[in-house]
Amino acid sequence: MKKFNSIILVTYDQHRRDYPYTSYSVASILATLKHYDISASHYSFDINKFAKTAEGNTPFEFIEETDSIINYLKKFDCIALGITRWSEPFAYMLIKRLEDYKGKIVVGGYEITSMDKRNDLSIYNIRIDHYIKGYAEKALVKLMKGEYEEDARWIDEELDIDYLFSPYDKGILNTTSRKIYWETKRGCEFGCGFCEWGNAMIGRLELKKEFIKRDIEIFSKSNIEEINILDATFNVGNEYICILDDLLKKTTAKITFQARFETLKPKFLHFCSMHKDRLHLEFGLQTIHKNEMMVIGRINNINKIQESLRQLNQLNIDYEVSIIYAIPGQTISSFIDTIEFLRREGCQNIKAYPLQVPRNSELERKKIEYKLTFNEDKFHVASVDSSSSFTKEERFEMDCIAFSLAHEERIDIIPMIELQKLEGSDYEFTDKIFKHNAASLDKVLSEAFLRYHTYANLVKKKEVATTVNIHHAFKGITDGFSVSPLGLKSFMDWGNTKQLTDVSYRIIIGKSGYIYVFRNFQKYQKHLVGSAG
Ligand code: B12
Ligand code: SF4
Repeated sequence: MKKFNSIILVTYDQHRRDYPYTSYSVASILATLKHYDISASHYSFDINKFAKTAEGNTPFEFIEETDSIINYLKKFDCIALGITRWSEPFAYMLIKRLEDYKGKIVVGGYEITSMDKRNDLSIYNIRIDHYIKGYAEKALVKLMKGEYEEDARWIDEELDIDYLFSPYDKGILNTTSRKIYWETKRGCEFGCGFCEWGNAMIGRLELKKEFIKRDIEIFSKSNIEEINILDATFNVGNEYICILDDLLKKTTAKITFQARFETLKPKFLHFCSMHKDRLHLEFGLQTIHKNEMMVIGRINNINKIQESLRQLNQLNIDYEVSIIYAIPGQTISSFIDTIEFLRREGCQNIKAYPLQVPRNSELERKKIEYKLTFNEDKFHVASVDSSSSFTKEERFEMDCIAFSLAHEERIDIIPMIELQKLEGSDYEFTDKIFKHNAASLDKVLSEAFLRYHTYANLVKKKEVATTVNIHHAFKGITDGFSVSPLGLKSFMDWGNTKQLTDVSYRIIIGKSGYIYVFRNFQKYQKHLVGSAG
């Protein structure tokens, strides 16, 4: 195939405050193209501007902005678009507008990595010349040098160290921002079913030591406040402690990275505790329940995790744990179990995300069996909305619980003995408890409800009146609780908020002392008795 002279990468990004404007993914590709002397440019659409409106429509701005750059894009020999879950509709719409374009149209990114080679987009009349699966640096260099056949539709290159360069060393990214992304290795050897990389089974490659050293020298001359390491798992391989040590000695930045419980070694934990003021570790637990682990293809050793959590707490290391909800097989109660497990083990920082199903994965193949339906957020990112084990309404309750994780208060004023024990490890408020403790509980409960409705308000504008209304209304409603037991009957009189009168709520208190508020759609049944351990 003939050589090309110029390429433009087109991406749809969420520009994050404090971070460089160019995403690390694009910067890495540009660094490699620069190394091989290939002229390249980048155009980034700000995806925030394309968020759906409250009515669910896509704003007109995206047509305007797309039209405004078409002629500019046509100046390049090759246009490469990044296809992600949130950019798919915009990118394909742009390609449709390139009908008379004479150059090559190339696509890459996570949605192409997970695409089935049998299903290209020509059936939708979308003209794409090359689909690049996986990491794109080597593929784009070879493509620009004319090393592929004209009809090489699918390009799938393995990780190759000779095509990976530092965007900092190559002058693509600078160190003038407050925070930066960085990497020390590529790929991932794990196979989580809910992740594109897990399904691609791409392997792992450590970056060249001399590049890492050079980058650290560059960082040492800057005032960066935070280095966010993108490695899928940082604490694997032989070099990670030395790299961290060097980074800590030569910069003053805080360092964040993804860690894996299973590969946590005592030596590393000790190292982290020595530098706890500057390190933040992010772990993925996802779920404590075996059946849910099987569904998402991530089996955890709960005993090992418990032991690791104990050590992390003892050593006062700053960490967070992410979990997944809306997993087929999950219920509100089994979701609470996973949160409770972490809380009882002393985890202070929990983040919960709804399950997304990668294209072409085992999970997707089972979507009929699991009775999955999907819902898109305002950025067109779809997640599981209902399944055989939970309804859409229950998914919404899980959203509220997930939202509340960052804002909750503990109740430690009621002895557990007074609460009504449910099967398993949770407790429910009874009317009697409320009456006896009304004064001390009022604040915590008010806040729980306020939070619940603030969230409901944000997402489902029609459902509840304004936060202010709720806040003022709450006082009266708490009075109502003493005659109308929480979670057992509907609330009596919501004044303006009429829609709520036919809903009842449950207030569950976990053994950890944290409360969970959710609407009562069906009898609260424990999915699994007890928690892990
Ligand atoms: C950093 C990150 C972010 C940052 C992005 C910052 C930025 N713009 O740089 C922030 C925090 C904003 C973010 C947000 C989200 N993210 Co994110 N994020 C990541 C993360 C952890 C690392 C990405 C990275 O830079 N890797 C290092 C680079 C070198 O590798 P790379 O990105 O894979 O890029 C290579 C190839 O993919 C390909 N490629 C990538 N882009 C392009 C573009 C072109 C033109 C071409 C040809 C090739 C190409 O070539 C690159 C170089 O080899 C990944 C997880 C992971 N481990 O990959 C998730 C990931 C990318 N995020 C994901 C998701 C779902 C989200 C959110 C939707 C989460 C949510 N529910 O809100 C939001 C949406 C953001 C938005 N609307 O823009 C998914 C994407 C799934 C998908 N199918 O699209 C990932 C893969 C995580 C996952 N497994 O689910 N994210
Ligand atoms: S979720 Fe993380 S550990 Fe699992 S396959 Fe994806 S990148 Fe690897």
